[in-house]
Amino acid sequence: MLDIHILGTGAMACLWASYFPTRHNLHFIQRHSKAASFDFEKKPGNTFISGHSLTKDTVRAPIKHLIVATKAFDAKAALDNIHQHLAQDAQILLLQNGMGSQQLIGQAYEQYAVYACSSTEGAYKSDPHTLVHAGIGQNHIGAITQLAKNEKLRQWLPAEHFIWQADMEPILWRKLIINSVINPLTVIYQCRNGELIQQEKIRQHMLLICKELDELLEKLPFKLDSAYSLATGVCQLTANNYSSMYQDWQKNRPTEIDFISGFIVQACQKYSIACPQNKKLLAQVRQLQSH
Ligand code: KPL
Repeated sequence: MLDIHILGTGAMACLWASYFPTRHNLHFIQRHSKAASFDFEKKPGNTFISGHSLTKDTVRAPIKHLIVATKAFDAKAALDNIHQHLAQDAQILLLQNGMGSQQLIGQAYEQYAVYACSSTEGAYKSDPHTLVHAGIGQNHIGAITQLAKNEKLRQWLPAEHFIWQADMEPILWRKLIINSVINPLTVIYQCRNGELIQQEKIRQHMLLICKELDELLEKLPFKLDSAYSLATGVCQLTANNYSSMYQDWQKNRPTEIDFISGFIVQACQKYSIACPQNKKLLAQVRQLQSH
């Protein structure tokens, strides 16, 4: 029996919680909570999952196994809040989209085993206590800090739910490129992922964005497919989905745009690549979310 701490109660937090054997104790750490427990139902299958509900002030046990399932812009602050409760040999799994937050946390928490996950799972909450596992995908996990090792992770994270990656960098970039094309465009055109390739006007816009991303990809020390083929492949596979950014924007929540297009624009600047299309996307989504 292990104690598993999970920061957050969003879709990814619940999905990972549902992967642990029932003999383990789940502890959900939330910003505010008056309840002693946090329960939800997972669909399809109608499984009920229950855990303790904690805040940073009610965490007791030293945290040894931690999943950080908040959005990218909240991740470091949420971790800093409970930092004093981390056991010396704590293992920390990061589930954030985009790039930047994993590297920031890796630097600040170098003395711990920190891992990052890049996921193709489709999940959303239809209400605060219902998780819908809409699309079964894969979780690619690899090390962010030196202490992070596959053997250590397997001691607590169910092995059937992840694929170990010896080098996480290309995996995170691949997902970043996909997210930097699909997510902002679905907000701007207010559509599902599939419509991006079905509507010619949007597809033309997508091509302009991808051209700049391909220039950036050429500077990287590993080879990935072209941005357009990466993005269109995922548009086809997830045609009926609304992207996570679209869902955040719809619910008036902040989006992860700074960790997606923001990171792309910074990387282009680093390599002196002009990226007017990606800059425009970043500005448009920032503007839309401020209204
Ligand atoms: O990861 C996604 C997201 O919505 O954040 C994609 C791959 C675009 C699927 O919707």
